Amino acid sequence: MTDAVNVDYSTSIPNNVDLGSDRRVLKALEQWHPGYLDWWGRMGPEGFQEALVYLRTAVSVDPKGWAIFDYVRMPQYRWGILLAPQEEGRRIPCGEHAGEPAWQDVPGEYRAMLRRLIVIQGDTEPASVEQQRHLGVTAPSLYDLRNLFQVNVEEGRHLWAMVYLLQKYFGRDGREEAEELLRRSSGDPDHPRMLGAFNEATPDWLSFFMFTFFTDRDGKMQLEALSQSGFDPLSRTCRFMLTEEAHHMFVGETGIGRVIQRTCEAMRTAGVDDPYDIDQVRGLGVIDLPTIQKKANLHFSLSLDLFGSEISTNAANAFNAGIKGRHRESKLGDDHRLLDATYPVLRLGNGGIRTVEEPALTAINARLRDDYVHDCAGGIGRWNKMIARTGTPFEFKLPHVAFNRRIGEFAGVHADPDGKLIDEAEWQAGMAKWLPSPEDRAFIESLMQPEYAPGRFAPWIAPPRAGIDNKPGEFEYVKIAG
Ligand code: BYC
Repeated sequence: MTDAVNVDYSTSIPNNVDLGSDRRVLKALEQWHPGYLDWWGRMGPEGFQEALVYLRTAVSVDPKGWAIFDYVRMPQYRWGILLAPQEEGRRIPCGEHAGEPAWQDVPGEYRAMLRRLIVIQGDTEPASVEQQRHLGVTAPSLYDLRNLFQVNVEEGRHLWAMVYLLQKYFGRDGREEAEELLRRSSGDPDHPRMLGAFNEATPDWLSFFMFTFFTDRDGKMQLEALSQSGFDPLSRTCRFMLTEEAHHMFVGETGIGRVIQRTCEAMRTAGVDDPYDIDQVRGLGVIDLPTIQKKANLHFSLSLDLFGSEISTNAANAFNAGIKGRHRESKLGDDHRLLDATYPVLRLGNGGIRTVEEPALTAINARLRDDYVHDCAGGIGRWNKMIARTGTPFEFKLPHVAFNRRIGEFAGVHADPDGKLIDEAEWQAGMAKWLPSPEDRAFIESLMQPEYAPGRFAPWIAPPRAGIDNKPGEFEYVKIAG
């Protein structure tokens, strides 16, 4: 029996949605399960499938105690279907149906739109596992190795979450979409993942931390917006996914923070004052701060593309239909319909970039992107404080939103990190200063030597301030031999 808070483990698929009495969906999920395990075996963490990993598993959706920690072999992880509890009397928060009772079933007129959003969300989850599958062999510590695998199994669970919605609410085409989610793969020339950033490589651990800081943060914003959906099962699914997502943000922010900390400490100990003396800093076996800035420029700009075009009728239609809201929609103080409202959007014009008041409805993507930029800036500020405490004269900066874009308003132009429009020649000349060069990549790669001794860390990254689940420094987070 399920009580919506505690999770039922009596069926093959742990859940709090009473799958035990929903034979049709249980059967569809059981049929999908072997394909998923096959995908995990082929495309999941390479070389560690037999290792015992100290993982958290969701056993409840009670915010006060939802997970337990234990050693698990990843293929035996209990991927389950967990939805946040239904809110009594919940109403559609935005658009033309605002105030009407939230839908418990798919509204016929929005079926295609809803399915598309769920498929796009679902597609990103396995993609990130694929992108990160080679990282285990170069992990800087068992602590970091465990965090990587925690993120991976939870992205796997987020795929389950979307597949449940497809199979429960979209019948035969939902089942077909669920199969397709296992068929596409990151970077595959014939069957790529749907969104650009999910076909890029994650070749090293700095890229992984940047990905979890910048790209998982897009995930957080998109899940926030989908958790405002008037389609209640989607809202409840995304609300619980956000609980897990917080750890992914933590891995990114503290990961980059620990790299920066180690660099600043090494510079101080060696008496190196100039953070731009790259050869000298690299000679200390740590990653120089300007290269970290270049990596941030790359991952920030790739992640901005995930918000779609600034001006989008797709986004307007989804908002108006009440199936995707704004960030914290229910806390915003306007009419939630936006029929006459405007929103300031950065646009090209008169040979430069200027702010234009656009109809707020079509500017939904721009607004969510602005909220994202604000959220990113918070993390950047925390790193800068840390650098200032070490006395190193360096500050990280988010590049302008027009920098290095492939989607939206700025896709057709070149801009420098300050947002100045430049021509092709200036772009080619400046690129090596602004984005990681092949030499930068090769240097980072040269540092990626595994450190698997409990309590030890590769020399380019500082240890964390505290262990996972309050474990002491020497704790063996991954028993590699299994
Ligand atoms: N790449 O009106 P437009 C996460 C397409 S991350 C390729 O501008 P719209 C995670 C678009 O599909 C969050 N194509 O955009 C993180 C459309 O094509 P069609 C994932 C793109 O629809 C880390 C056309 O361009 N979730 O969870 O307003 C680890 C015009 O589109 C791209 C979501 O994204 C692109 N970047 O907004 C693990 C939420 N951008 O249909 C997980 C669900 C646009 O005309 N998705 N196009 O052929 C959405 O809300 C929206 O679909 C998007 C795009 C925000 C993605």
